Amino acid sequence: MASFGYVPNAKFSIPYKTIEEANIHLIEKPPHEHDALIATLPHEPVYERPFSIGHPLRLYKGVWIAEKMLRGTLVMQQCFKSCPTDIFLASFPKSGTTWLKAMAFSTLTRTKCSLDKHPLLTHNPHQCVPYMELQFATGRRQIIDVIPSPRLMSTHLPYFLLPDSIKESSCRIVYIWRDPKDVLISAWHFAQKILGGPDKMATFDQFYEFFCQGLYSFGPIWNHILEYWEESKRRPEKILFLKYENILQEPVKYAKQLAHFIGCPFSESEENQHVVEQIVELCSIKKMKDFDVNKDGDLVTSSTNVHISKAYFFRKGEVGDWKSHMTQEMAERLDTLIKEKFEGSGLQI
Ligand code: PAP
Repeated sequence: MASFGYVPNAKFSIPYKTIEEANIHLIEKPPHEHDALIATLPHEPVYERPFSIGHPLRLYKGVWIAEKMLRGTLVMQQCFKSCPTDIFLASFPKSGTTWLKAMAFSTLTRTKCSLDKHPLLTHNPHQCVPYMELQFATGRRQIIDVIPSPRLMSTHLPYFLLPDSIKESSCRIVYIWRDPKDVLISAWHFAQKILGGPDKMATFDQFYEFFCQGLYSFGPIWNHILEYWEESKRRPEKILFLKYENILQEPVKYAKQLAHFIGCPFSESEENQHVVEQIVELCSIKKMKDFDVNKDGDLVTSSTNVHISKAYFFRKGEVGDWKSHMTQEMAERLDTLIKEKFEGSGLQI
């Protein structure tokens, strides 16, 4: 049996997909109670383009959100009740969500799953950790209630749009952010895969311009990052603020920090047995890309008939891929924009 801090008698860890399958009867009709309000909001007229993956983007309180996710958000704000043991993984899309899900899930479940039978070998990280706006948008609010504690969940919502119960309870939030230039490039590739190629969507130059205007799901990106940053400074015990590039450089250091923050630090004996390194290895893009489960099959087929393949979440996983796509002028313009927005905050790209 491969080691992994594995304790044979511990209760087996459960990916969200398994909980969902066991509780299909709890799924309700998708909510439509806020449709009248949503219909009054400004919307992006070129919504068939990539920014919202087939759903119109609506401008809600200064944030661009795909209509479907906004439906989920509004219901979630009304009825989600957070517990002190909850752990939320928060991010702007394409900033390292999949990786953080894998790391947090395997860290939390390390004593319950052996390395050779780990759920990440048979489940995509998005099937292990539920994306909250989507669950609420698709009538799964009651399933969220039956996830055993500690519940590990994810969100792309900006901090101010989180349900009050998350902000007020002592639950924890781990936020990951990334150089916006690489986020833009990752988003561009993701959109191309989903929409079926460059001829079916905005040109790269147009995509860049929209991104710089804040026009992308959950944008503008700078507000998203800044708000979690400010809140993490105010309440470091509540929000762990991580940077994708730093984790890539020193994965073991940040894996330990993550484990400590989510309440399950590695013991000396685990460290001696290299459990941290094993988790880092299991969650590396090189490994994850190679798992059969992540090679084919859709994660979601949306109501707009958009297929999101599990493989789309693993591309290069590198720092600085923007260099092969953006001109120097484009990069400098986006950097300047972000620097201006971050000015005085102490945050640097
Ligand atoms: P999401 O918001 O749609 O869930 P998210 O996981 O945040 O996407 O971002 C995907 C990016 O994370 C991709 O970056 P790239 O396009 O620049 O390559 C993807 O390759 C990268 N990624 C996915 N898994 C890992 C991993 N295990 N390690 C490092 N990077 C990863």
